[in-house]
Amino acid sequence: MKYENGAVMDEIFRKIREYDSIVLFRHRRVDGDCVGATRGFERMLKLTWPEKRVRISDAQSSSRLAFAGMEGKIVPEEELKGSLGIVLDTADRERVSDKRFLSCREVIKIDHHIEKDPYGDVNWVEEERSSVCEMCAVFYSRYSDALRLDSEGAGYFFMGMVTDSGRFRFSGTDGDTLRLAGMLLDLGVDTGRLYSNLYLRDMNEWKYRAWVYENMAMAPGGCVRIYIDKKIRERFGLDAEAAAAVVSLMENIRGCLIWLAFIETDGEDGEIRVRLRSRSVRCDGLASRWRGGGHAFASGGTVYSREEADRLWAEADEMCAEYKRTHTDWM
Ligand SMILES: [Mn+2]
Repeated sequence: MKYENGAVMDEIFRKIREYDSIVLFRHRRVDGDCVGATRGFERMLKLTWPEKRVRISDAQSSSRLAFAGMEGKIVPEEELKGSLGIVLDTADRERVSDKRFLSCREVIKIDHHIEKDPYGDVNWVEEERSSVCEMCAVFYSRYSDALRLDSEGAGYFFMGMVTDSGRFRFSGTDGDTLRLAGMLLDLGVDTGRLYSNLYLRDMNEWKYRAWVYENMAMAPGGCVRIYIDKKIRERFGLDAEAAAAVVSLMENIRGCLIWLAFIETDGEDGEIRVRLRSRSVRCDGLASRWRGGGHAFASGGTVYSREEADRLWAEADEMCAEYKRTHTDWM
């Protein structure tokens, strides 16, 4: 195991040991990685130091991740002041779900997104890691003599590794990823139960997927997009979160280097969520031009009209076409 940021990790470990009150934060629009990292960290710290107060400050709910325990609460402001805040899986301060995290006496950022806002007093960022849960597993492995982790805690970290890496398929999955996943499995993770929780879908969702395949469209350069308005979500009984999961359905279309899912949300301001995925062509720059950001090949943004959605699609399609003009290695 390589610990490229051993000194930063040592500093984080020292601070965690020092504080009696630790508050964990994550990003809005929760996913398996940020829930797994916060729940796993909470579990690990409570097992190791039962006398410490360890809490997650976040009041979001998620139907899909309810099985992982989403009963988040908001920690009162005055209690943040004496606490160590640890923000997991969140690249910039605007994306932290509880905006008051900077009220903590000290803040630690642990993340694997492209660094653009080092908001922590201590920042541990490794962009090559396939998930922040992988970093949590690295952290545990470095201090495994002192830290305690059981099958439940290991299961949370494993969940984030599985979901953020597309079951260990996406770029970023390397030897370390699998060694760390193996270490977690050795602690007794119930993978059968986890996969049932993650991948079983009601019948209406499968029907919705069939609709997506029927209605996705390819632009001349090869960029594929699906546009999901509120009517379609209502027809299949899906919230914006469940509807957005379909971006992964379009990942294996030959000649399609960027694929996009537009999902109308319930927001009053007409917010349309965009999920961008790509191979060979980086899409994070495109995402940041459209009020978002993320990883090189998986990012998100926001548009406010169909017209903007079409413009983003055209821009992405031009990037596909340009890549094809200048490379021969695409598939
Ligand atoms: Mn992540």
